[in-house]
Amino acid sequence: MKYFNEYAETMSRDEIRNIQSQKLCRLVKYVYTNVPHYREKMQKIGLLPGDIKSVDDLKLLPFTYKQDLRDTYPFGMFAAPMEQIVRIHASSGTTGKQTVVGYTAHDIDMWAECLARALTSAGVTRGDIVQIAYGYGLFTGGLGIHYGCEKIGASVIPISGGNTKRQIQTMVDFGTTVLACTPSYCLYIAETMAEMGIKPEDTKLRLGIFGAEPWSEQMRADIERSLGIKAIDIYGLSEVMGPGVACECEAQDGMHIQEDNFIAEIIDPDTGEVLPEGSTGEIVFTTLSKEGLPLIRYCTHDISQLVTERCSCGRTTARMKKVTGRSDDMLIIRGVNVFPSQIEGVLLEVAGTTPNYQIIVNRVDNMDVLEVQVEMNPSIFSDEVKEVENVEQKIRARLDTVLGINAKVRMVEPKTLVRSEGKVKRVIDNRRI
Ligand code: DLL
Repeated sequence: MKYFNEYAETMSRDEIRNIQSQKLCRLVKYVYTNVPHYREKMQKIGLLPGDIKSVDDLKLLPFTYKQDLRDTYPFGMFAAPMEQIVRIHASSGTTGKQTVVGYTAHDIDMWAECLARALTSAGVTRGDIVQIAYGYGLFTGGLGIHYGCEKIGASVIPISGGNTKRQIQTMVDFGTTVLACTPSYCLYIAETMAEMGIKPEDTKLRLGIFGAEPWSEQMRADIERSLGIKAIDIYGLSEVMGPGVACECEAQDGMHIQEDNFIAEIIDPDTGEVLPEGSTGEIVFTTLSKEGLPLIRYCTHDISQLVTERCSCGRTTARMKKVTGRSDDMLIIRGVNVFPSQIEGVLLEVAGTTPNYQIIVNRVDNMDVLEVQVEMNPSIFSDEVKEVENVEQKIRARLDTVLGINAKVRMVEPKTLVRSEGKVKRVIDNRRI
C-alpha cells in the first residue's frame, strides 16, 4: 500500500492551509476556554480567540515552552477533564520535575493514525513483523510505534529495550523484518550480532525505524551497510505527541509532517522571529487535533529546516530535514533526555562535593557512556578512600534515580578541573554522531 490515508497525505497546499486555518481557529477557542494558562497569556497581550482567523495569524499567538508545563505541573495545561484522559506519559524536565502529557481516547486514535501513515510511507506493511525495541512505559517510543503498527495490521513484538542477545535471538527465531529502536542501539545490536557470529543474511530484517536521538547520514550509512537494511528517520517529542510527528518516506529525503494535525514553523531561537522557508532554525509546533494537551507554538529547541515542495513519493506535506542540533544544552544519552542542570542538582544534594564538576559523554562500542567528574571538598579529600567511594556511590545511585540511566562517577582532587575565565564549559561531548 502506498498511502495509509491518500487524501490527507496528498492534499494541495491550499487545502492543507484551509484545514489548518479552520482547525487553528477552533483550537484557540478551545484552549482559551479550557486552559487558564493560555487564557491569561492571551489576555496579557490583549488577544481574543476571534482575532485568530487563519494560519496567517499564528504569529500573533505567544510561544509555549517546557517551562510552562513545569509551572503548571503535573496536569495544569490539560484541556480535557481527567475523566477523559486515558493515558499519561512523561519525559524529563530541566530540573527535578518531569514533563507530563495526557491523551484522550481521540488523541490515542490520532497518534495511531499519524504513525500508520508514517510507517506505511516508510514501507511497513501488514505482512511485516516489527520488533519494537524502544522503551515501553512513560517514554512514548514503545507504545507510540506499537499502536501505529497494529493499526496497519503488522505483527508487533513488544520486546522493549535491553537484553541485546535476546533481541537478536528473537529477531532470528521470529523472522523479524522491521526493527524499531534508537539508531545507537541498532549499531550496538549489529555489533553484538557480529560477536555472536550471526550474519545479516541469517535474519529477515529489511527495514529500521530509528529516532529519539540525533543521528547523521554517516550513521545511517553504517547501519544500512552493517545490517543490509534501509534505515528510516522518525522524529517526535512527548509534549507534541510522541514518535511520528514527522517521519521519512521511502525516498529518505526529509521527514513528512502530518500537517492536518500539526503546524510547523522555523524561528530564530534568539529573537523568536519566524524565518522564511528553507532557513535553518528552531522548529516550533502547534497541535491542531489534540484534546488532552493541545500546544500552541511549542518551542522544541531542535534545529532543523522545512521544505514544502512535493516529494518524489507523491506526498505534498511539508518535510523537516534531519535535526542537526539543539538550541539549548539538552543531551540525549542512550535515548534518554538529560539536562546538565539535573546532574548539577544531584551534586548539590550530596555532601562532600564542590560545585566544580564536568560532564563527559563518550561513545564506546556504539554505547553512550556518561561520566561525571566532581571535585571533592577538602574535608573529604583527607578522609579514607572508603569515604570517597561512599560519596561516589551515593551520587551514582541518585543519578540513576533522577535520570534513569547509570553514570560513572569520579571524585577528583580539589582544584584539578580546569577553571574558566569566561563561561564555564561543563559538558564535553566526545561522540561523533
Ligand atoms: O524521543 C519520541 C520518539 C520516540 C521519537 C521514538 C522517535 C522515536 P522525547 O523523549 O520527548 O520523545 O524526546 C524528544 O528527542 O526534542 C529531539 O531533541 C530528540 N529526537 C527525537 N527524535 C529525533 C530524531 C521522543 N529523529 C527529543 N532526530 C526531541 C533527532 C530526535 N532528534
